[in-house]
Amino acid sequence: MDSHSALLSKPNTPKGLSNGVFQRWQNPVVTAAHVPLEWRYDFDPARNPFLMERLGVNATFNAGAIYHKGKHCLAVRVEGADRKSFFAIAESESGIDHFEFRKYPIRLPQSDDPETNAYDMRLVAHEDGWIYGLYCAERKDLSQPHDVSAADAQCGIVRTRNLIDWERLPDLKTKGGQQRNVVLHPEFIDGKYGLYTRPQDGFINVGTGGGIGWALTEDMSRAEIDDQVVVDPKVYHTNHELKNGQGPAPLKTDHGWLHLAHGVRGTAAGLRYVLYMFMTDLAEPWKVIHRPSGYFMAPESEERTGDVSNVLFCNGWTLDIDGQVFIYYASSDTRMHVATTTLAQLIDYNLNSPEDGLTSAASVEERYKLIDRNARL
Ligand code: M1P
Repeated sequence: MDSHSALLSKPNTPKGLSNGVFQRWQNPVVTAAHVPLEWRYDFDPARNPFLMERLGVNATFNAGAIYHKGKHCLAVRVEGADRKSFFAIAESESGIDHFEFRKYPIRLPQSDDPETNAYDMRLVAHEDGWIYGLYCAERKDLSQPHDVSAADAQCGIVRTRNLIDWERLPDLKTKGGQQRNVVLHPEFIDGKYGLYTRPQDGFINVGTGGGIGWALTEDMSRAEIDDQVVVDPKVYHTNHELKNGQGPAPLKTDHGWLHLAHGVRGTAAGLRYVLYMFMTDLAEPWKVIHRPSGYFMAPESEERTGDVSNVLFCNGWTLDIDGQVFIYYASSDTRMHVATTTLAQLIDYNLNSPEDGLTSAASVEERYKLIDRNARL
């Protein structure tokens, strides 16, 4: 218990030099070891004479985030040793350390067709007054009865006003195929709800799913979408050649909506997940107006290893009243970290970083421009 308390009260410090875009912090903000001991051990000496851990926790990652009542609240994906993920709120006043889980995890209301696994929630305070949680609801793919690992991913939807009482809404209805990384736009568009989607043919492979999509629905209590417009396509020989997905809900600025996304490419060592950014038009948030080249963040040092190595994934960020942005990212499907920056830095990054010229020669030309500009100083 002493060692658990020491972990929760450990102060965090900036990690190394900032690259001017963001500042990483030294300690992961939430790990499996942060999960309350009462969720894992039976403290009754009669029932548990060896003080065994009865219900192990494997990992804490891919947290949705919201700044709520003066606290940075994370809807953490807690994965038990049994491979079942569930959501639990961990909160902190500073946003960079001292995250503590609430007394109980979230008891997610179930639909008539209960999911086997629930993960990767995006928390969004919508202008309709609700806080929505959109997440991946995974079930056995019954169309492939002989393949035990065949799964089907759809978008589960819950909403709350207080992060305590949750109302379950029907899953998002689409025109077929699977969906993961569905994110609600925080404002109405012509009186409708806007959704960033990720159409995919299979559970892992997006196949003909062409990138991050966009669609409108009239009503979140029976959300249904038709055609999906591609906002940000997969592109050959980029960091999002194989697949991509919207991260948290975009942040509004005077210049446009700031988006953080993950991009995936295949390598001889398996899939590599990095984070990248783009900006969309204020009135038409399905139109990309700035697209900095390359990745925004990629796994480094200890972030590179874990249950699924070489992965950075982010589905939560918060904005405080001073314009400071807290990016909550997970490394290698294992633990949660924070990087801090400001709206001003992210706007500058999006407006002034060159776009990808898509060839080696174009990249060299950009380097020449930069070197020559510096030479003239
Ligand atoms: O293992 C890396 C990630 O793989 C999936 O990401 P995507 O939705 O892009 O396919 C998800 O299972 C995600 O949870 C996981 O972190």
